[in-house]
Amino acid sequence: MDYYSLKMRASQQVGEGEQKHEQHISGAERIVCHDNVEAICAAMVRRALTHSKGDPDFINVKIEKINESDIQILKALPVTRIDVDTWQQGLDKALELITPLMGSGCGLREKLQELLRETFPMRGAMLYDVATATRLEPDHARGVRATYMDALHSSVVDSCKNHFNEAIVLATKVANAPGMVAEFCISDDPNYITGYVASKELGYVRIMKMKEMGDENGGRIFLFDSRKASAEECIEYLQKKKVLVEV
Ligand code: WAQ
Ligand code: MG
Repeated sequence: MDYYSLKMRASQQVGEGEQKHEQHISGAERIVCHDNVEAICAAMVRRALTHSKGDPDFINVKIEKINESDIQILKALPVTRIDVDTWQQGLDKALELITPLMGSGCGLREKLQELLRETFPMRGAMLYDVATATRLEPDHARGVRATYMDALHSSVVDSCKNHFNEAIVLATKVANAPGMVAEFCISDDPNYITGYVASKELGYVRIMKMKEMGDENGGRIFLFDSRKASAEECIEYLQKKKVLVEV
């Protein structure tokens, strides 16, 4: 069967004079079969045109054919959930699960919180090496983006974002990247407060409250171990490998 990768990104010019720049509004990506290309494209464009962040004045849609033999099929990480009363408890839980994976040592909790704050302005994820305690993204301002992934057999043509469905696909691909230890994620959408931590060992652990409602700060940290793989092969996998996730 023929598959196609579809990618959409939409942006808007904001500011005046020196301050003028492109602001990201919406983005989406899918891997779909030939017969679904048209409908999914239309849905993506609709998503861009109806986004709450505003009216885009630039929409880019990219369609690429991909070989079925280049696609890796992965089983979705098993999902569990942790209910908490407050977002502070949720954040605590997440830190509790993830710091042991960063190795031993004191101050890891504070370190992780500091890293999280550094991700707030980024468009991609931070790639943090737990072996050397350094950041490995080629571009610190942008971060690393996981791409070329979708749910297997998903012909869903929805024009609004389903946070969980997209996140389980991304987290499954990321957990399978060479040298990956774990992922930590909080959405940057102000009204989406559920976040997660994930790894092959932990599975996908949803934490129902991880930030205050209305807070537009969020980010992702990919914890990586350079003793297990090279940063290049990990980044290559995240950015280039085509993955379909069986959910
Ligand atoms: N690759 C790497 N980093 C990314 C990517 C990507 N493809 N997409 C987003 N990010 C980074 C970016 O810095 C964002 O600011 C941040 O992650 C959050 O992205 O089980 O919606 O798309 O219900 O806002 C979790 C679902 C939803 C939890 C997470 O993230 C659940 C979400 P968002
Ligand atoms: Mg977002």
